[in-house]
Amino acid sequence: MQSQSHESAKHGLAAGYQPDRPDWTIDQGWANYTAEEHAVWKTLYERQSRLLPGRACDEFIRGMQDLPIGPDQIPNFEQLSEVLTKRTGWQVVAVPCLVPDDVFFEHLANRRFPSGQFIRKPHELDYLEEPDVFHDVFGHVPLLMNPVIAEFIQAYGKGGLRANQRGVLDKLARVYWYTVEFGLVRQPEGLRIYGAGIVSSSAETVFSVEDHSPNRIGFELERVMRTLYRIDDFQETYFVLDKIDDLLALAQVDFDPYYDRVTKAGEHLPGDVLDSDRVFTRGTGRYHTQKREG
Ligand code: HBI
Ligand code: FE
Repeated sequence: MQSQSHESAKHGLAAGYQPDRPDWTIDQGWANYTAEEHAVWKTLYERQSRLLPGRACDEFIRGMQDLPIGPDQIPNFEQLSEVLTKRTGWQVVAVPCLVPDDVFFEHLANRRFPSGQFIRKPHELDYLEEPDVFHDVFGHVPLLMNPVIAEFIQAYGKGGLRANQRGVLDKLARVYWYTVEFGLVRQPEGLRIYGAGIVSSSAETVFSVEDHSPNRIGFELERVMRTLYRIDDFQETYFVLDKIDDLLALAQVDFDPYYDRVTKAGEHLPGDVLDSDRVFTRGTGRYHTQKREG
């Protein structure tokens, strides 16, 4: 797939898998990766490294530079955690698959990032049902080196636990989706990517910032909380932050009053453009129209 589809993979999770540990973590077993698995990493790493300069935001590039992540090997989570802990207090822990929402949030709330242990197969470089080590480590970990994103993702974990209890997780998950997974940010040279679902996908890296098809709209919290998203294809709309530091205020928002308002106000479709939107790019919608017409 071009974009990461976390939701659809929940079916896999329900298939009777029993975790050994209550927090669903496993050992990474780094020594057991095969040469073929390291080679898949290298293919993906090199493809993205060519595409990301001039497309990914400065914070991502900087985070990557300071981490023990390179082309030749799948990164070792202990070595990543050592560097990450010193910078922002985060760790990377291995999980076998998508984990239940409350388990996921409990990890984030404690600054542990659950990363898929496995890597996709050579014949599925562009399609993924569950987040693997390339999406999780290459996509997410560099930004966890940034103190603001580190704070925001922890806050999402804490907020997720509460939202889950209130039965409003779908609204909060849209915020994560349109920021941490598929967010764009303004930089002096132009719009740049910070979303992990984009930076770990070669096709969406180009599509999200260059294609004429998608809308690019200024991030507005209530607007985003009302907006459905696509899990199985490129996004029809990307939401744009003015700066990464705007996530700091978002980490401090009390979401409770938003949930009632958003629930009453109703939903927007992924491709909708509203009069109230701050539009950077009004998309042609061509990509998704063509797909629908076959
Ligand atoms: N589990 N391993 C893993 N990774 C995720 O990104 C993830 C998950 N479980 C639930 C989940 N994401 C999302 O559905 C929540 O953010 C809502
Ligand atoms: Fe992700």
